[in-house]
Amino acid sequence: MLNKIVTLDEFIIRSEKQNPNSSGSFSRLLRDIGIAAKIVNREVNKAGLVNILGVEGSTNSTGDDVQKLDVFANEKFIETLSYSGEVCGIASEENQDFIPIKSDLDKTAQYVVVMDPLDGSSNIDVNVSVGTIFGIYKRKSPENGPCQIEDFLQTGQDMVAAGYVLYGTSTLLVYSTGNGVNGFTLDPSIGEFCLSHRNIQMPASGNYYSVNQGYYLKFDLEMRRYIDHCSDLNYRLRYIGSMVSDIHRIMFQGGIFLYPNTRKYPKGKLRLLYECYPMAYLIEQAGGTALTCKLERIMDIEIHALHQTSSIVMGSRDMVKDMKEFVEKYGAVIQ
Ligand code: P6P
Repeated sequence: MLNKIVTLDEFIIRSEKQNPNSSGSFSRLLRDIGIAAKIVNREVNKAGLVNILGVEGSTNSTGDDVQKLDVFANEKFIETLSYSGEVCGIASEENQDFIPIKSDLDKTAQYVVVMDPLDGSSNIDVNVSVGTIFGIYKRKSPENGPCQIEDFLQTGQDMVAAGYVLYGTSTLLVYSTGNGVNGFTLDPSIGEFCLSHRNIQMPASGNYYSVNQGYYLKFDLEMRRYIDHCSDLNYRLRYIGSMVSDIHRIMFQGGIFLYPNTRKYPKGKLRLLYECYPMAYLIEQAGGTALTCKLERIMDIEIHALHQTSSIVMGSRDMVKDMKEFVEKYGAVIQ
């Protein structure tokens, strides 16, 4: 029998059938994310041809220059998710406050979406891969009213789905709803995301480590000692500066990704809600481990603000276990 192509839509419908209580809302929301990803992909792929490169002129919540494609991607995801009628609010890296979504469809939206619409966008102008990161929560506030901040300030444990889109040599949508991780590659000839990586399970170990070596002297002692250990073991350093790309490599080849706290970012740089939680969700679903540099499980970290940051170490479980030994050994040392 020919290998039948399984499109994202078909996969979502099949998954929905396995959940007898499903109303179809969640499926429609996932399909809308796929549509938004295709729209953003089209612009990312031709960014150099149309005047959509470069900085837009403002800065985001962590002081990064906002790129024109950041704005485009943010607008397209918000626009697409607003049409669906399934989303009552969105929290985005590009917006200081959450965005209430009022649907003109006569249905009560049950979900909120948190997202980094274009992560690693400083790489765009030099044609390095970038990504979208998203997470989905069920709302907690009353269904008949507007979304509230408590709909977003939920820990990673409460996330019902998470995923990323990697706009690279090919465009992949990788997501999980809590029953394993699956990857879909965009086939431009038919304009469909097609199942290409079923039930992704990352290697328990690897020989890649991913960290911004330029900050080495600004890391705490235990992180420096662990990075020295990676070097002693002749691990290969791979750091793209785009979290989606760095984590995607780990999902398939194994490895460890570290963004420790530094003097500039004493609580870490990466955003807990729409970078760390969704990536930790996927890493754990693929058999890996995701912790802060103080060894707390990322998914359990309490969140008190939309743009709260965290240190993070995640990847192959045996490598994170190795790292833990360095924190336990050197972490207590007064530096
Ligand atoms: P640095 C991109 O800006 C990002 O949020 C992540 O995608 C990436 O891992 C990290 O920041 C890169 O930060 O300080 O190494 O440039």
